[in-house]
Amino acid sequence: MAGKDYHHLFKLLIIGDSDVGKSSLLLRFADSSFSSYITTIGVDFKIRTVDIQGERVKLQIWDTAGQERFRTITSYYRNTHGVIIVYDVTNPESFVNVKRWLNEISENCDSVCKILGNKNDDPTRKKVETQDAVRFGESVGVRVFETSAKENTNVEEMFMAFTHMVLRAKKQSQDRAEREREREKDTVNINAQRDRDRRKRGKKCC
Ligand SMILES: Nc1nc2c(ncn2[C@@H]2O[C@H](COP(=O)(O)OP(=O)(O)O)[C@@H](O)[C@H]2O)c(=O)[nH]1
Ligand SMILES: [Mg+2]
Repeated sequence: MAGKDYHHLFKLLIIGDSDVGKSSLLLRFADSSFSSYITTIGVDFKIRTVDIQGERVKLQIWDTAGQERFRTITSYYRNTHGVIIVYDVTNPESFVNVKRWLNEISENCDSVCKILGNKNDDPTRKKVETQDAVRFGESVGVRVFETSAKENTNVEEMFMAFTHMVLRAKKQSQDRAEREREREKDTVNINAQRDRDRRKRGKKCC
């Protein structure tokens, strides 16, 4: 960790339809605050560093500043480690659109991703049932969480669980790369040994 105050730095991105509560989730997690009158104009990203099993993980969490209306956010996907797709549990259309966001992610990056139903704080207004969301999540292989940025329910837990997933994915890909290097080294060793054997045999017969 020499020279820096973290072990891992991850870029995360929060996307989804307008008004589902993306900026509110970010403010809740990064600043522990909530306001009914936030404007997204000018929001870039916020930083929060968390501890995961003794390792310091610095999260740079990006928010879209209204461009999601026009779906012109492809540049945001560059170098992301994780994407959180948010829908509003009181707005079925925002849930239907999760599929489109998933397609866009798969076209632009190969990050870890998760689906998040926000505004889960008023049962009388809830229109997207938990079981339907979970079933959809299972069908596309993505975990679903429900939160309320307003009531501060499940927000911390969701970000922490997601950071765990992203960290696990990083370690798995490092392990794969390490195994690959070992395999290459073994291949080189085997080839060198075969060359030596051939030379030896060559010498004997001449
Ligand atoms: N009831 C409720 N309202 C929320 C919640 N999160 C955000 N809102 C409200 O929904 C509106 C849109 O939130 P905002 O964070 O700007 O959404 P964004 O466009 O996705 O960034 C604002 O009026 C927020 O106060 C929530 O968890 N519960
Ligand atoms: Mg916003």
